[in-house]
Amino acid sequence: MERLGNRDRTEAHRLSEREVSESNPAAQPSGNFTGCLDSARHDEAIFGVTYCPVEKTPRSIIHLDMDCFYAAIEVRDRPSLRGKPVAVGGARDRRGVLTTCNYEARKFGVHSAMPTFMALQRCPNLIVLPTRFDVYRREAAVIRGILYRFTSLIEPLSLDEAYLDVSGHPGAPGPLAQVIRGTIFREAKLTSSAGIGPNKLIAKIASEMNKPNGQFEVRPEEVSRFMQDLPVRKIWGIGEKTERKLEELGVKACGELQRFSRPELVDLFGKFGLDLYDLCRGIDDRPVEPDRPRKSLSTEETFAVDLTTLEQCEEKLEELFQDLMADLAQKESTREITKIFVKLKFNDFTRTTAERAGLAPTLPDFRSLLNEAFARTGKPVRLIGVGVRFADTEPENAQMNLL
Ligand code: DCP
Ligand code: MG
Repeated sequence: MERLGNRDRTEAHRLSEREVSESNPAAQPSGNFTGCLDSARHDEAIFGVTYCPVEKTPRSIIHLDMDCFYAAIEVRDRPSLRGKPVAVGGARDRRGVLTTCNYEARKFGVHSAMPTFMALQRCPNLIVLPTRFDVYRREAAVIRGILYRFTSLIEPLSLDEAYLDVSGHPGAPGPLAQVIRGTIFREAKLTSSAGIGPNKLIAKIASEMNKPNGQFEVRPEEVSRFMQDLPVRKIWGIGEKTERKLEELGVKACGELQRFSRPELVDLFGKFGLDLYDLCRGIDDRPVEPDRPRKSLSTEETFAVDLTTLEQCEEKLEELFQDLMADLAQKESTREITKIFVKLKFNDFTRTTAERAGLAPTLPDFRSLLNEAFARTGKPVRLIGVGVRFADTEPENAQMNLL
């Protein structure tokens, strides 16, 4: 039986989901009266008074992402692996999946979430190591500690990724990112990459540009140029489906998307169209939110042998249920649960989720959802996931840090 680091992947999914569902930019912190817009200067000329309309202070955001995080830790701890293709994940004979791999392995077309057997076909010398989540968590905590020396405005996205709002820092953000990355490297012996920009959207896109062990800065005056040729897929909230829809309209780059008016985008994409209008221009007002509460918690398992009967599934469900309860007690003991769900993935990789509001997180209720999901296809089951979703508001004293 094999756990595949699902919890961390669930975190990652949670965050991307959340990014999509948070398409309405949160309210801005009140603007500062730091500069006068042209119109204000005009007013001043006419009325002889100094009047500055509220102007948003430009932020400085760093998006920091560790390079091939789990694999880098494994290689650091076993120097004989340096230079060799290394991956972390489940074994081939147990139908494992890779959580990640180092850059040597990526040259062979190996990547995270790839089944291990496929990765070994592409790269026969690949060294596949089992996951050590306790070690990765500890390392993430060390890195988080380093980040807090530079700013307290940190929004973790997953174990190895965070936004930092460094607007209040006296130094320029580019050199500051160098210093942060240098400190991480000196103290943790791990490399990282950073994107620096006036908002989260730009910083996140920029952090991929000089990966691994590099950084890329987009200054406020460079945003417009930067967005022009950027593929629309890089924008948060644009998945494969939206990308295809845009391609049908002849739109590949953000510059092309900028030709659409707000009403046109709303016609095409509903409310998200309004966000899109801003995002394709590099405008993103979402503040860095330290410690965002999670929306859901789940656990799942991929089986070495497909489960063909409901009884087999029920047996596994019980184990997963126990795991979920333990996790809940440890991480989110005070949150109000609004929904519970059971997810099944079948042997042909299709999936279904049975989900209901108002059900208690009890074994009989999970069992009834399992029954419902199983009855939908009757196909052999490859994976079962169980989870809960939380109410939006968070009691003040709740524990929500990932680490
Ligand atoms: N992870 C996982 N399952 C995935 C993707 C990632 O368990 N499908 C884990 C392993 C990664 C860690 O999360 O080491 C961080 O994810 P990233 O997407 O940042 O990937 P890496 O840090 O491994 O590589 P990169 O250098 O591209 O950031
Ligand atoms: Mg990373």
